[in-house]
Amino acid sequence: MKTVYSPLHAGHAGQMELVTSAIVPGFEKPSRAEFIKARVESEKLGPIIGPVEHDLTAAKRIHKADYIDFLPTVWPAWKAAGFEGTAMAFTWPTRGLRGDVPPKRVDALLGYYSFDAGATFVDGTWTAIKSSYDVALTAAALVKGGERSAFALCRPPGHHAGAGFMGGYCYINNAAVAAQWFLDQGAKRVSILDVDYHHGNGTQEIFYERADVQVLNLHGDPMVEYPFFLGHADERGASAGEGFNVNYPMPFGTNWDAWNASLEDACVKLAAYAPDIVIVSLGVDTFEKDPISQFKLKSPDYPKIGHRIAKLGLPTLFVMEGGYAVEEIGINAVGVLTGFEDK
Ligand code: OKP
Ligand code: ZN
Repeated sequence: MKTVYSPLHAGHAGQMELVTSAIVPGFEKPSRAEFIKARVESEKLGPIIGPVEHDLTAAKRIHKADYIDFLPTVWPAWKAAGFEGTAMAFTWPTRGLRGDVPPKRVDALLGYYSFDAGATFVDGTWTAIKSSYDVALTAAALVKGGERSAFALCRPPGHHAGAGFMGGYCYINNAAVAAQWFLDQGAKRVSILDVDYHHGNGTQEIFYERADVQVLNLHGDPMVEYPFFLGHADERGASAGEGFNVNYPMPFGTNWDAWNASLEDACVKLAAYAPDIVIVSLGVDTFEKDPISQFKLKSPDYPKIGHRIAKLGLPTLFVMEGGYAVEEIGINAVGVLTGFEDK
């Protein structure tokens, strides 16, 4: 399997993150992608190639144009305003406030275009976002071109980003962009299987009323886990999309057996949908030692995930999402991919 990777992710570095009661160095850091790349090499998964640059047309097929156009302006505007450090939102238009009038200040616009303080900017952030998008589309083209699978080593991740907002380390929803791109290239149906520990609220939102993209999400129960405000089992899609969104919220402490039961159910539903392409939103923050997560998967479990996905027998694009136990992130992420290749 080919991996698509760009070194330009590395400029998205050194930002601070707001967590319960403190501002700390961000968990979503460059070493994540470097550990994964190193493991791709040491496991001889296959060639690592650079991305082809794309314009933003594919992003605007699923994101609002004003939101996408805002992203490259953030850091220059932040500097021009005389601010320093990490560009971070602090005010949001929640219920009872106006969500339809974009303010003029960049610090306020950060809140207008986000749902939390977790999508921050430094100097290299836009370049990294754009490279991650290019990586996803380049890997998608490999699968469209006939390869059985491809690995988009995306950083930053994407699954929390909705049509018009960022959050949770995510800006452009790479998996959703790829899904729409496959449809625009002639696919009739695409399934997105999101195995990241956190609910992919952005992906769900983007396709919620559509029947041409099935979205299956395995994640920590939003009653007690981020992103809290989406991801319940009763969210099954709406109008034309009724039945095409499937959520598997699971409790803290979920181990392989329980998690695998959800994966199995999701794979049965996926197979019944019979998509032309499967996109895996590949997060490995389900790992027992993940510093921000509460599931109990172990390293030997990850190849089993890949093996089950391979049994679907469908062209598969893996898109990197989360995973914060950097020492093991490569072992676990590449474990899924080698498990897929072993069939
Ligand atoms: C991203 B992915 C607020 C951030 C709180 C966010 C976790 C995002 C996980 N500052 N934590 O799904 O792995
Ligand atoms: Zn996650």
